[in-house]
Amino acid sequence: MSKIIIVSNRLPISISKREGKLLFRRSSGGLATGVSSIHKSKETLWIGWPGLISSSQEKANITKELRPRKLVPVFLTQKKIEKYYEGFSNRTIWPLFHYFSEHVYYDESLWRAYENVNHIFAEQVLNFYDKGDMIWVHDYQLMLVPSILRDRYPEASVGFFLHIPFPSFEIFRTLPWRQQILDGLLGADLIGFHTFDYARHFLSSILRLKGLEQEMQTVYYNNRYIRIDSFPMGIDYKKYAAASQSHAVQKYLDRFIDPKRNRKIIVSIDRLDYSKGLVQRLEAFQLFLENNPEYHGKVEFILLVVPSRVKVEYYRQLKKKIDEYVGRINGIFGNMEWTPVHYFYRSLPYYALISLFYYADIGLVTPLRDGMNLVAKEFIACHQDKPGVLILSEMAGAANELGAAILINPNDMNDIVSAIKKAITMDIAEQKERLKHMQNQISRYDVEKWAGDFMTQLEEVIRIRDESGINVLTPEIMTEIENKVTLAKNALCILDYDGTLVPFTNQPEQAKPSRELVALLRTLNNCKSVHVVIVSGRDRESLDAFFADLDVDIVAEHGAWIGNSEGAGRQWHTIAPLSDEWKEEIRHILDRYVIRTPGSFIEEKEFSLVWHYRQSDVGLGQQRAHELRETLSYITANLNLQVLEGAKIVEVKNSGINKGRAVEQLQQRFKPDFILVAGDDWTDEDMFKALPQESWSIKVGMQRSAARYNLKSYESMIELLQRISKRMMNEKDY
Ligand code: GDG
Repeated sequence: MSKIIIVSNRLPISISKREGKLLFRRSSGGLATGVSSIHKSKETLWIGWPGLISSSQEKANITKELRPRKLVPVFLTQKKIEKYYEGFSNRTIWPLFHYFSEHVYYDESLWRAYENVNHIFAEQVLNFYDKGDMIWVHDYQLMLVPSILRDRYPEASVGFFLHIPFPSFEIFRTLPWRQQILDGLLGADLIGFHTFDYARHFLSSILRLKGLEQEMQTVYYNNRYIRIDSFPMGIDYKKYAAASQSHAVQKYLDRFIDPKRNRKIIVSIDRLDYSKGLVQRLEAFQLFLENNPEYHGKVEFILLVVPSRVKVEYYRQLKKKIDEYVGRINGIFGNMEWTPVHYFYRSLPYYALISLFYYADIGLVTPLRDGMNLVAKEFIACHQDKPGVLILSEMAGAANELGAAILINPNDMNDIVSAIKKAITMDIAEQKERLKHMQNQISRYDVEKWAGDFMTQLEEVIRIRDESGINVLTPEIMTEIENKVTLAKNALCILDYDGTLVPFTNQPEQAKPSRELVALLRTLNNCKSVHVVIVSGRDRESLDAFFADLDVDIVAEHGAWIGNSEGAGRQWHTIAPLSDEWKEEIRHILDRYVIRTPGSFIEEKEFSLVWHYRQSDVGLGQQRAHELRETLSYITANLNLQVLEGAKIVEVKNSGINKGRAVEQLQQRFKPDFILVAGDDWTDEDMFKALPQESWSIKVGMQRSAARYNLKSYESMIELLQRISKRMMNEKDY
């Protein structure tokens, strides 16, 4: 039975030792709780780092103890953790992806450690991988794992989810290892983010850095379709909603609550991190107290900061700043009866945390940047029968779903101050109304739905991949083609040119056929029983020049012209009576687009005009191509013209002309008993559709096609032609 392999930096447990015995405790982080629902319910294995363990005896014991819990450890040395985790992950990726460029640290040796540890994780996955398993890799520490797995098992099903933001292209492009990170992620079949914005940023980065265009959030890369989508992570809603009524929570509450005090309680809970905006939050609270003396003694702020990354100097400084700030506020405003800020620097047991959520009237969640922020959702879930107000930063992914919170800009002190005042004075009916709205939202898409949704989409992507209609032309089929063409009395080989026989180049005129290619085509065509025809979207002059001393027929301008090779030069005729009177008007429009789109240019053919934008900025080119199409569709409607969008081109030409029509004419003329047709882009689909069923049609590229077979690249196509030509030379008349 196939299983799901979950891979994350940390295993969802923490290990400690008491009286020589190992103790295992479940961790409470967002990822750990989130993925646990899948881990508990399905056939799974969770691979991750269990914490620093040095003795080999302990490693063996831990491995044994973890196995029944479906957990597999990846042991790492302290040095590796320092460089890969504390180093590259937390000093390079974390600050960069949270837009803290000033804290980003670039160091080649940290990058190398990151690469190395990603390989170690991937190796451990491969130790447990069986064909048919699905692998779900998590977070920014393991962004190279998908491609390492893909290299080893091209058919593996791999999903990746990023728990932190993906920054805009302008930020991401500054990373020296940006290409490697993108390549790493693109090894996955499905790449998930918390929000549509992060997914959009990722798409824009792969468009600009790898030239990959998306269609419906899907990109085609290395012969695979990769889906990019957003999955806003939820919480275990039912658990939080029910918890406030539990005995354990009541016990904590009995200790907190002093009904005589009648104070508004504000709570905030975060890991110690600069991204959380802790200092700014304290600043805002101070400003609130300065501006609103009437609330002195009536508001208390419980600030829970969970220790984190304590070894990093910057975090130590941050802690110091918070300590000082809290002291300052309490010193300035506090008195014997009232301490404005209650500050705890530690983590709390689960039920203590819930009671804090429940007890508080206001949740103050003001990160400067946060992938999602589950605390905001947990606060809302805990307030079932008790009103409460959430103040939430727009910069947290959760703000997309929690629009009924008081949304603030965490850098705007006055905004936070007014939000606190608004929250304190909000009437109960409005509080309940807003809570209801948000509870509806987060109860519908809870963590189980989130994980289930991700896995369902991954299954869907895999299903589409497996049923994509891609039928790879195997070496056995190549041999069959060789056999058939050798037996044929009258074989017709119709070959598209660009992308099928030669690679694409930036300038169309650079793609001249090599001497070897011309020689190969000549050998094929010289065989008495074989007729070679080159088909292209190019103009006939260029094709005539390319194949001047080759005696083959040519179809030019996507089927507008057919050039019959008859001894001395080619006799050209149009496939039907055509007009070019429209060109003046259309050229005028295209000229405007050339001026507005640096790098683009017009190619003029006798019966068509083409606007090329391969060398323009990708985003701009795409946008202009879209605009141009729109503009042209109005103008061409009455002119009997068609507008085609191809590989970085927009082409205008006479209607009813296509390569399929040309192929029909060729068949009538040659009456072949064997047809081989190859092409790489969608204009070649007309040819494939115009063929009798038994023809050998080949799509060059791994996309869905009307052709019978797919070949990976033009190189494989050349290989096929070489094999055929060799057989012909050995067995046929010349
Ligand atoms: C990443 C992203 C994204 C906190 N203190 C205690 C405690 N917690 C629990 C909270 C919550 C979780 O930890 C923290 O979740 P966050 O969402 O705030 O952030 P992270 O897990 O640090 O980080 C973040 C998340 O991944 C999920 O994708 O939302 O943006 O940075 O569940 O309740 N739990 C206990 N004691 C504590 O003291 N028991």
